[in-house]
Parts: sequence; structure tokens; C-alpha cells
Amino acid sequence: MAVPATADEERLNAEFEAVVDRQERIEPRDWMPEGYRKTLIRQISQHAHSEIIGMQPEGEWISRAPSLRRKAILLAKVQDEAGHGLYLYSAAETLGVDRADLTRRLMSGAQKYSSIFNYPTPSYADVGTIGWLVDGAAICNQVPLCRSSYGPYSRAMIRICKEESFHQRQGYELLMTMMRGTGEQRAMVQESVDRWWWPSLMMFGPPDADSPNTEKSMRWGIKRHTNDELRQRFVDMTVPQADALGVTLPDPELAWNPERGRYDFGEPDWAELTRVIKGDGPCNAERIDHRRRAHEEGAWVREAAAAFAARGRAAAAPAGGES
Ligand code: BYC
Repeated sequence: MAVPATADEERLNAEFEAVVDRQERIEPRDWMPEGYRKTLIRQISQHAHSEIIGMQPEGEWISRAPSLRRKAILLAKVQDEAGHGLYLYSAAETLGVDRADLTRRLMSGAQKYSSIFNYPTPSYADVGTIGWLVDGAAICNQVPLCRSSYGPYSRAMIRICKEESFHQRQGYELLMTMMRGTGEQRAMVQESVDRWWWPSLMMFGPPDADSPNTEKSMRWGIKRHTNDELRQRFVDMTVPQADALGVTLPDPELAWNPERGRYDFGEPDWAELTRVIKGDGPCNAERIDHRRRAHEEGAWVREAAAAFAARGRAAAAPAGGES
């Protein structure tokens, strides 16, 4: 049975709702309902995990990039993703959680990360397609999060989105270069787009009717649009880009609807999304194994950093012990 709120809690809640309604920001020092805090911790930490796991599929191509220029671009992009993860873990820590604990929850499977990173990257064209479609979907989803009601999250998202635009452009430029190349290169691009199109649509989450979190998250100003609204926006933005590139999107139902002024499109395979989210995608086990290995191999770095920080604290402490 729900515990009745005290008069004090009711007043605090009314103040909280007024701040959200005025489209102002909630800051870490402010009172917030427990459900709001929990939802933010869930979404921000899953987002952080996605950035860190998201380094793997493209990272596989760093040592095999076809030129120094392509290697430098890819290295910069993957490093940006590490940075995004760190901004987001820091934003999550303002809500009272600990990054080391969140990492443990990722590695144990207790917390999720985006379904998209459980697909393989067998072709170099996948580097371009991830930039174009995956980062394109990320931008669609994340630009509205710059206006999210929680201050540290919205500020992290502003910086992340600026970097995501570079990521999307480098992907599109890479694909455009390949499309101007040989027939074999054009076929590589098309094959890659065929594999990534539907998983990219799934990044926006389940259809609104099956999205248990959307209503509350919208009420609290955490999310600004529903999953289906953003999916539609992504399709409308991407179809003209596909035409300019000269690739076909693998959806026979994709067609301009003049009445709606938007594109109609087919239904993604929601059973596949559920399977991938539950851990049964093509690369789930591999991604988590890799993350665990990297965590174990990085233990000495964490120990060294902690020892260095402790030495700094000891040196800064006044001589003669406690003051
Ligand atoms: N994959 O009620 P719903 C990037 C889960 S990083 C896995 O609609 P919500 C990038 C959902 O968590 C991309 N799980 O949830 C990085 C929930 O489960 P729980 C990541 C998914 O939160 C490197 C359940 O399904 N972006 O772009 O209202 C290189 C029901 O869903 C997925 C973000 O994290 C999924 N696709 O809406 C390149 C953005 N979809 O937690 C690119 C921030 C749903 O209740 N996050 N689930 O057990 C969001 O905007 C929202 O969390 C979502 C889901 C739209 C993803």
C-alpha cells in the first residue's frame, strides 16, 4: 500500500512540478520525486553504457582503416564516444549513484544498453553506415534531450549533440566517397544499409503503445517526444539523404504520403528488438565479454589513479594530522 505523502512532501512535489511546467531545470540540490530520480538514473546510465559499448563495433576497424585520413577520423570518433560515456556517468553520479557500481551493473546484465550495438560490423562500409544511420538516429533522439528537465543531463547532451553531428557527417561523407567509387564499393554500401536500416529504427524503442516509461518521462520533461514521433522524424529526414546517396532503403512499404506530409513505412520486427534487448542478439555475449576483459585489464590504471589521488590528498593535508 502506498504510504500517504506528508504535507511537506506535497508542497515539495508541487514546487517540483511547477519548475518542470515552466520548462526550467531541476538541479542536483533540488528536491525530486523518487520515481524521477530512478527514471533518470536508468536512462542516463543506459545511455552512458551505450556510448561505451558503442565503441566496440567501429573500434574493430581502427587497425584496418584503409588510409591514414580514415584512421584519424575513426580514432577521433571512437574517442568522442568514450568522452560521451564519461559526461553521462558524471551526470548520473549527481543523482547519488556510483560509476563503478553502474559498470558492475552493466557487466552483470542488470542494466541495459542500446540494442543497436549488438549487431556485427563485417564490412568497412559499416563504419559509414553507423555514422549516417546510427548517429543520425542518435541525433534525432538526443537533440530534444538537450531540453530535458534535469540540468546535468541536458547540459551533457548539448555537448554530445555537437559531436554527434560531426559523427554523422563523417559517415555520410565516407558512404558518398564509396558510392562514387567502383561497382563493388557501391554494392558494399547497399549491403551494409540493408543490414542497418531496421535495427536503426528499433533504436527509438518499442512502439508507443508498448512503451511503459514514455508517459511518465514526458510528464516529467525527461523525454520531449514519444518513441514513434522520433522514429517518424528520423525516416522523414533520412529518405532524401538515401536518394542523394543513391541507395535503396530495404522497405517496400516506404512511400511519401501527401495527406500526412510524411513518409509511410513498414513495421520493424518487434520480436527481434525484444530478443536483442533480452540478451539474445548476434553480438550480446561478445560485447559484454569484451567489456569485462577491458575492465579487468584496466584494474592497474584505476589502482594507480587512486594511489596518485591519495598521495595528492596526503600532501595537501596540514602537517601534524587532523586539524
Ligand atoms: N535498446 O518504455 P521504453 C548512441 C528498453 S547511444 C535497448 O520506451 P524509455 C551512440 C528501455 O530501456 C544510443 N533497450 O523506455 C553511441 C525499457 O527498459 P527498462 C543510446 C531499449 O526509456 C555510440 C524498455 O525497453 N541512446 O546513440 O522511455 C556510437 C521499454 O522502453 C531500447 C540513448 O540511450 C533499445 N533500443 O525509452 C553511436 C538515448 N529501447 O529500462 C551512437 C536516451 C527501449 O524499463 N534514451 N529499450 O528495463 C532514450 O531516449 C530512451 O531511454 C529510449 C527508450 C528512447 C531509448
